[in-house]
Formats: sequence, C-alpha cells, structure tokens
Amino acid sequence: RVDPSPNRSTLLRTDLGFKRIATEEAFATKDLIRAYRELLARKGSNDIGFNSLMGYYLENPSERTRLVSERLQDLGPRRIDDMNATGIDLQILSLTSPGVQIFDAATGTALARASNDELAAAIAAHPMRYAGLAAIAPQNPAAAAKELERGIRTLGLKGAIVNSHTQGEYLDDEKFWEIFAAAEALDVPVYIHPNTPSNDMIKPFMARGLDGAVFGFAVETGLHALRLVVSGVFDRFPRLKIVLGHLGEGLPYWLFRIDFMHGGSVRSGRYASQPKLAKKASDYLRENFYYTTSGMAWTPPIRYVQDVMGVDRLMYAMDYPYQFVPEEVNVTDELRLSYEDHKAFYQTNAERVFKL
Ligand code: 1DF
Ligand code: MN
Repeated sequence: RVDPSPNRSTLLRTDLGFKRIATEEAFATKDLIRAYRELLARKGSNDIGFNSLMGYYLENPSERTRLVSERLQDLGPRRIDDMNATGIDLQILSLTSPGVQIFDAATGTALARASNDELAAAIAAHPMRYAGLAAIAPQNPAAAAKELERGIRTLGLKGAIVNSHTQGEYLDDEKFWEIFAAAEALDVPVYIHPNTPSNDMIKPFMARGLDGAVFGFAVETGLHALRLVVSGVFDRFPRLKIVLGHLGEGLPYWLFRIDFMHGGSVRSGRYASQPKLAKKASDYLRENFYYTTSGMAWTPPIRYVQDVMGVDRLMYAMDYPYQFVPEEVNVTDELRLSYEDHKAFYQTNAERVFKL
C-alpha cells in the first residue's frame, strides 16, 4: 500500500501482522474551539458539564490541557507522528465531545456541516491513515439525518457520532428517531460517545470532581444506552448498530440483573414508559451493539467483554489525545488471543462494522 506520511521510519512498535485501527480518536476544528471559547467567555451555556469540561481544557494553564488542546486541533504531521510512535495504522476520527450538541440548533447544524467538510479534507490528505464519523446536531433531527446522509454518501464518512445527551435530552425520545432511520437505511453505526452528565443529574458528581471521564461519563452514557434498549428502538430498527466506548460504559457487567429486573417490571406493567420488547434487554446489547476499549487498557475487563459479548464485537480504541499513553498499547498487543481473534480485535471487526 502507498503511505503518504513521511514518518514511517519512526514506527517503533512490533509489527503484529495486521493493522491497529483506533476507533474513538478525537479532533477539533478551529471554528469549534473558537465557538467554545466564545460561549465560555460570555457564560452563554447553562450546561454545567460543558462549562466544567471545556472550561478545564481551554482555560486551565497546565501541561496536560495545553498538550490535549494542541493535539486535538492537529490533523497533520504531529498526529501522524504520534500514530507512528504508537503503531496506530488508522484512526477513526470524530469531533470531540460534546461536539456541536451544546449550541442552538442553527449553530450546531452549521458547525456540524463545516467540521464534516474539514474532516473529509483531512481524510483526503491522509487516506491510508484516517477515516471519520460524521458530527450531527440532534437539536434539529431532520437536519441531523440529512447531514448523516451527506456525510456518508458525499463525504465518504463511516457512521455518526453523538455525544450522549443533547441539552438534557436522550435519543430514546421518538422525536430523534429519524436519525436512527437514516443510520439503519445507510447501514452505518452510531457511536454514542460520552458526555458529562446532564444538568438534572450532575450535581453530586460535581461535588467531588467526578463529572468527567473519571466516572460521570460512563454513568451518563451507560444510562443513555440502556434507555435506548428499554425504549424499544431496536424492535423498530432491528438492523440499527450502536457503538459504545470504554468497554460498554459498565453495561456488560450488569446483563444478568438488567434482564431479571427489567423483565419483571415489564411483565408486571410497572411503568407506562416501558414497552414489552421482542427480546431480552441483554439480547439487544449483544446483537445491536459493538464495543471499544477506549481508555480501558486493562486485560481483565477486556477479556470479560470478549467473553460475554463475543470476540467479534470488541474493537480497539485509544481515545487520542485524551489518553495518549504509548505504553498502553503494550497491554492490547499482549492480550493472549489467537492470531485470528487478535486481528479481529485490532483490525477486521472495525473494517466490518465501519465498512472501511
Ligand atoms: C476526556 C475523555 C475527554 C474522553 C473527552 O472528550 C473524551 C477526558 C472531551 O479525559 O476529559 O472523549 N473519553 O472518551 O474518555
Ligand atoms: Mn473519547
């Protein structure tokens, strides 16, 4: 294959005989960063989590935040160097959380379009190293569905990314389902990426600084995924594919109890909001969901998720640049898997799910 990047010689890591594809890798456009800064400066967002998260990354003067925000905005040689240094062949790029979801509908829709165009240009410049997911603004569901279609059909992107709640609203609300109809019709996955908990539940997280990736992200995003499951959205769109990072945001550990308790509450008609489903809750989590390892470079839960979800459902992700720790790649290089299962984990599952 022809590799346009100039720094192939800096690749130090062992060649495993297949590609390492990283599936949850963040970038930010200059326009998005400018819009975030402007919103923070005029205290224009009432989203407590956004103000905490982007207040930190854009205003805190530490080494960590400076490096993250520089790397986020680089789709050129610095990122390619970092990929080479960690043995990453291909990044599947997505606009950083919370993406465009904190803006009014018109601003969010326009920023999504512009950032998808920039993403497509970066992929065109490095076609062997980058693929991407389309940013969408669920604030306007019809425009989001259209932008997803444009992202796939015109720009060659491989799915959509949604950063959990949109101003406190969740995608199990039927007003958003035209987005799922579009994803199913296009046969592309929707990556439900973490966001900080919505305003209605963030306060006790904030009180001890647990609103971000340390734990709040997983609670928020696991809740979102489970709301989708119990809403019946997968009976309406049986071929809909959802991707979750962070080894499934805790849900794989809960399958047994979710089935017992959800099954019981549905059978007894406890909640008008909980329809009868065609299958057990855990069946949807096994059949409609895929998982990635983003930020979870730890062998026991990786093997657990492969065991309960199947080796064909778990993909590698680094979560660059938020978790750019080169040594962590050793953990997933040294998983004791057969050659075929290891290749599925790093390469072929991602090629199949994202149709690379
Ligand atoms: C962090 C982590 C930030 C992840 C992210 O986007 C993110 C973090 C703002 O550590 O603050 O995507 N992550 O997926 O774990
Ligand atoms: Mn991430």
